[in-house]
Amino acid sequence: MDLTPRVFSGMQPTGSLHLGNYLGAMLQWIEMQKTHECIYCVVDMHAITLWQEPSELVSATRQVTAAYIAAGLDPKKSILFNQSQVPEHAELAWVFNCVARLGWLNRMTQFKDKAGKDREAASVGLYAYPNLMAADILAYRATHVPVGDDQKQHLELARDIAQKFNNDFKPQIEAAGFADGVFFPQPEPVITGPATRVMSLRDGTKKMSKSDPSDLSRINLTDDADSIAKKIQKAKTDPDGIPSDAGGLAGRPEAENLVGIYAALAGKSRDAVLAEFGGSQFSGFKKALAELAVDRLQPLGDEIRRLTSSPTEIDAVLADGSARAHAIAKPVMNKVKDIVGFLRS
Ligand code: AQP
Repeated sequence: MDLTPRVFSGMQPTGSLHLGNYLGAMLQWIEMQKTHECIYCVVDMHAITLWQEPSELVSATRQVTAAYIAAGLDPKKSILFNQSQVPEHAELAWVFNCVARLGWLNRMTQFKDKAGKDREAASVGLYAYPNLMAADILAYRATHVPVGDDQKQHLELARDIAQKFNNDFKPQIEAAGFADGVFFPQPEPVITGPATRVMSLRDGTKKMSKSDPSDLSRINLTDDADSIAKKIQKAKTDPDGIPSDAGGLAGRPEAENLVGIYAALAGKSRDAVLAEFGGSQFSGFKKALAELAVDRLQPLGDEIRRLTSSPTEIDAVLADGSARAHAIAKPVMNKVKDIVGFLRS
C-alpha cells in the first residue's frame, strides 16, 4: 500500500455553486487533474449537518455533479462521486471521533459561525464535521487537498488527526508492515486558486456563501446574463472610485473584492487591472466586470442546465465514480480496522 500523490476535495450540495466555489477551488481542481490522480466528491453527508429538504438535496447533488463536469472535470479521468455511496467515509469518521479531542473541535471557527448564537440547538454532526472531512481525505490516504482559504483550519485539524492516529497506533502500524510507522499521510492544503477568498457582493467582510439568505450576495454558476449583470450593478461599493495602485484598496473590502474578481476572471494580476481601470468610477468598472463575468460564466451555466436535464447520465457518472472510490477506500478501511483492533471475518 504505497503513499502515492493523490488529490481529494469536495463541495457541499447545499444549493447552487457560486463564483467563490469556482474561483477558490474548482479551477485549481481542473489544473490538478492534469498532473495527479484526483478524487472529487459531492459531500452530501456534510450537507445534512444543516437541515436539507430531501428532494432538494437529490437535485442539488445532481446539479453540483453537473457543475463539476461542465467546468471541465473529466469523469473518465478523475473519480466523481457522492459521499453517501461510499460507506467508508462514515466508518472512518467514527474512528476519528475517537481520535480527535474536544478541545480541537472547540476551536473551529466555522462551527461558531454556522451554529450562531444558539449553539445548544446545533446538530452534533455540525460540530463533528471536521472529523468527517478528515475521514473523506484520509480514507483515500490523499496527500493534496485543493480548497479555498476558509478550509485552512479544517485541513490543519485533519493533519493533527492523521498524526495522532499514527502516534497512538504506532506499534500496530509497524506490525501491519508500515516500517516507518506512517499509515496516514499529512495532507497538504493547496490554496492557490485565482481568488482564494471571494467575498459577498453585499458585504465585503463576509465570504460569498451558498447559505447567505441574500441571493444578491453571490453569483451562482447557473445565473442568467441579466441576473449576473444586475447583481454586479447592485454590488456594494464606497464613494471613491477605482484606485491606480493596490495601496488604494486598503480598508476598502468591497472595492478589493470586485477588483479581485475581475483579475481572477480575466486571468490578470490585480496590478494590471488597477493600471487599466485606475481613476474610473465604479459604474464603468462594474459594466466591464458584468460583461466579463457573463462571457466567462454563461457557457458554464448553459452546460450545467443541459447536463441536469438528463439525470440518468449524471446518476451513472456517480455510480461509476462511487464504485471506483469504494475500491480504493475499502482496503484502507480494512487496514484501519486491523490496526485499531476490530475483529473482522
Ligand atoms: N467565498 C469563497 N471564496 C473562495 N473559496 C470558497 N469556497 C467556498 N466559498 C468560497 C471553497 O469552495 C469549496 C467548497 O465549499 P463547500 O461547498 O464545502 O462549503 P463552504 O466552504 O461552506 O461553502 P459555502 O458556499 O459557504 O457553502 P455553505 O453556505 O453551504 O456553507 C471549498 O474548497 C471552499 O473553500
